[in-house]
Amino acid sequence: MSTTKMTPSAAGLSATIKHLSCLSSSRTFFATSIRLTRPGIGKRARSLTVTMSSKPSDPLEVCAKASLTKPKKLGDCPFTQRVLLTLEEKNLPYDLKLVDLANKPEWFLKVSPEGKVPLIKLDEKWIPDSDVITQALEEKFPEPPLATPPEKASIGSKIFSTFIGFLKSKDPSDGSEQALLDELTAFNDYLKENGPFINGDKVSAADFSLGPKLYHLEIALGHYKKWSIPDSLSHLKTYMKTIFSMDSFVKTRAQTEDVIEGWRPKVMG
Ligand SMILES: N[C@@H](CCC(=O)N[C@@H](CS)C(=O)NCC(=O)O)C(=O)O
Repeated sequence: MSTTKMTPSAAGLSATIKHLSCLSSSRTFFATSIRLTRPGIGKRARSLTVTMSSKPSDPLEVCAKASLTKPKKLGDCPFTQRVLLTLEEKNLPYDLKLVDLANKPEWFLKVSPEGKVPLIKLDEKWIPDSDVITQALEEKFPEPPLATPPEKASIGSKIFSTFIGFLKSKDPSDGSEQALLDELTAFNDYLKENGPFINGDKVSAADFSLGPKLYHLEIALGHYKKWSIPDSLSHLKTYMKTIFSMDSFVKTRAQTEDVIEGWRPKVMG
């Protein structure tokens, strides 16, 4: 990241500059923000501050879960999909390293002591955890901005744990279905007032975290419980349809059979 300050003539300057790019020997730099300042009445010059972020010339290395059902295919990790969605939406090139989590290779355990995916290599360091990775990507590659305002970042965040509770439940009267329905209903109501996305009109990081989890919910509960989200939660249904049909989502989603196989141990457990 570098900041360049330019002082153009006041007359020639207009706020229509949306995108600047220039080439250096090894990297392409993209203008990510433009700030116009007017130092005071009577002063002629305005200053233009251009903040730049570099786009990697080599693809970023990402460790992801390998498919359980098909060789050399991406597997069923919603946390990995969240990272891939972020890379796709920021138009960053990446190389997937598919890891068999049932039989973790030596090289993977060396770079991931916890043995978990996703993992990304940034500035020669392997970074684990989708929360940390997506934040690091936002800071390093701010364009297009995807951050969700902090006050909205945890909207819908209890859906995943209540989904798992219901999926694992063997007692129909333990309240786990109702707990999930309560969370889904609260989220549906939120979308009705504030949607179509968590941050209003624009899709953002929180949607890329929740979308893959809702995808798992739909497939796993459909398969193991013959359960589906009630039609009355129409805002939620539209939200899911919209996110699931984004190009970046279609490109990075797990296969249905992998989602089913991935959750089997939890259901049988
Ligand atoms: N909090 C982590 C969770 C990552 C996680 O649980 N990943 C699973 C796959 S979806 C994993 O690697 N599990 C290790 C294993 O199955 O051995 C994140 O957000 O990245």
